[in-house]
Amino acid sequence: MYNVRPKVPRVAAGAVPWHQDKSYWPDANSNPVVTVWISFVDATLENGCLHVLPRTQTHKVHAFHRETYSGTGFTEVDLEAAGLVRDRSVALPIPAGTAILFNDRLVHCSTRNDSDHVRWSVDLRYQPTDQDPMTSHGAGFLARSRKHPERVAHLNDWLAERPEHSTVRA
Ligand SMILES: O=C(O)CCC(=O)C(=O)O
Repeated sequence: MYNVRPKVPRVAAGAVPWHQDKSYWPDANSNPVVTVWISFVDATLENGCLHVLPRTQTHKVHAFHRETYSGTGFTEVDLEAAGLVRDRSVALPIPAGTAILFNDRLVHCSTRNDSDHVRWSVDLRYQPTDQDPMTSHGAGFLARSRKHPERVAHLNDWLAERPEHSTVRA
C-alpha cells in the first residue's frame, strides 16, 4: 500500500510523531513491511523532512498510543518510556527524487512544514505476497521483479533473516 503526502505549510497535523510503522498493523509481529519514502521536492529541516533514531530498526514493537492533539490519530511511541533518547535522532534532509528505505521497526517522525510550499512525498510499502494486503489502508499493487517475475517472496523468506520479526513484543 502507499500514501501520497502533500504536507501543507503551517498545519500542525502535518507533523508525524515518533512511531514505528508496525504500529499501524494489528498483527504487528508477522507482517514485515519495508517503506520506500520518496520526496518529490527537496525535503528540508524547514519543510518537515524525516528524522530517525538510528539502530532502532532491530527493535521489537515498542508500546504506543494514538495521539489526540493533531486530529489525525497518529500512532506515537513515548520515547522515554521506551528507553529511547531523542538527542540521538538524525534528520534526513534529501534532494527531490531521493529515496529513503527503512523497515517497519525504525522509530521515525517528521516535523511540521514551516516553509511556504507543500512538501510532496510518497511512501510506498512493500511486504511479502502471502501477508494481509491491509485493504483498510487503501488499494495496493503487486510488485514483481522484471528480471525474475517468477520469484515471489513469502513470509518465511523474510523471517529467516530477520530475528527482530519474531512474535515476541519488546
Ligand atoms: O512523510 C512524512 O512526513 C512521514 C512519513 C512516515 O512517517 C512514514 O511513511 O511512515
